[in-house]
Amino acid sequence: MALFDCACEATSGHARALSYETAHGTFHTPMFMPVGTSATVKGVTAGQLRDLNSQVVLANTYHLSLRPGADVVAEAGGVHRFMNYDGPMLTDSGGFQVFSLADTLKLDDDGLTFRSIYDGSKIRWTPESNMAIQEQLGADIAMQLDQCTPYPAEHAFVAKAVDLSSNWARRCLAAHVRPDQTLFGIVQGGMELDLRLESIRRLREIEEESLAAGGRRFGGFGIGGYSVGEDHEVMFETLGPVARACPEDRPRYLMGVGNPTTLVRAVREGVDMFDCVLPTRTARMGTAFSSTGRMNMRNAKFTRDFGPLDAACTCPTCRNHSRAYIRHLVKQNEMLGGILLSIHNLHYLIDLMRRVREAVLADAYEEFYAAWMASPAASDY
Ligand code: PRF
Ligand code: ZN
Repeated sequence: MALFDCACEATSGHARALSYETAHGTFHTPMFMPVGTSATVKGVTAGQLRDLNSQVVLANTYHLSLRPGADVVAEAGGVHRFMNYDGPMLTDSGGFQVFSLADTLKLDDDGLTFRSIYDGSKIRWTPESNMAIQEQLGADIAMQLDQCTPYPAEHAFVAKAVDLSSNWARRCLAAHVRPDQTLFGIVQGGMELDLRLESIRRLREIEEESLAAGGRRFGGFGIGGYSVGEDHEVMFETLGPVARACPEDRPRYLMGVGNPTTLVRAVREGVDMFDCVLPTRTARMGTAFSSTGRMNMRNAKFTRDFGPLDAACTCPTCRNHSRAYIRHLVKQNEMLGGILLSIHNLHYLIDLMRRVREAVLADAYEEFYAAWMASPAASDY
């Protein structure tokens, strides 16, 4: 298999099981990607990520380009060497972080001007400079620079963001040259189906023009602009048609979504990849995913509960520690509490996607889906 080859191993309804080749190994979908914003999945070592069977790990261009700087990461040998993770990696462009975190000063056709969250310094990004930064970081997958719109938003405003994101997609694809890295386009369009379909049409057109000119194609399609404050059901009104309007022969990546039940439902609509800070962020706040729904480990009912965190889980946390111990750590703000819960929550989503994949391979996804929706695990949704 050649680099960035994508093979569909099985389908079950709209759900798919893909394999995808990168310079750091093959990954298999459906897949959840742990988020390592600043080249660290908070509290979890690269060795622990490997032991969790994590596949792609995500890092952020926004954070790494500001601290320690893309040049430092490049000098270390790229983001894999820098954090000592030898599996596949993906960098998000920062298009989302600039709009959600930063003080965005100026958005124009040519790029973005914003202030650093670290020292207030003024930064200018164009699609070309953003591609150069992501090439320096050296992940296996880079994401185009895009404009993620908030919710709610006016149709005309979202249409402008689609137009801008499309133009940036063309420029990113033209500027992206690193041979061991692929670039994903990103679909925008808010909750408006017509704009979503227009966004996909533009990405396909850009790709055809690029190929006709001897250029490259997109390695996959990010679906951005969801999970920005809308109700789940609002997303699911358009997600299926949007996912299935993306090319069938490459991965579809729903960006920034990590609720277990949302993943199970989105796979059924034809989505292949997910990332989210949810498992690790909620872990640091003392929350555990479990086969019986979400658990707040601060709860006094766990004080003398010497059983495992989740009796149905095989992760190192559940094999070695009791609910009472974890509650104690969390209550005392001991850092190990957040670490143990992060490991458990990551295992939970990675293992959920492993089971989802097995169901797709057995062409039994409807049965899996029905069992999931009827289970107590779906209750915290
Ligand atoms: N664009 C990019 N990254 C993202 C998003 C997006 O729309 C989202 C939206 N949920 C998360 N991360 N570039
Ligand atoms: Zn566990």
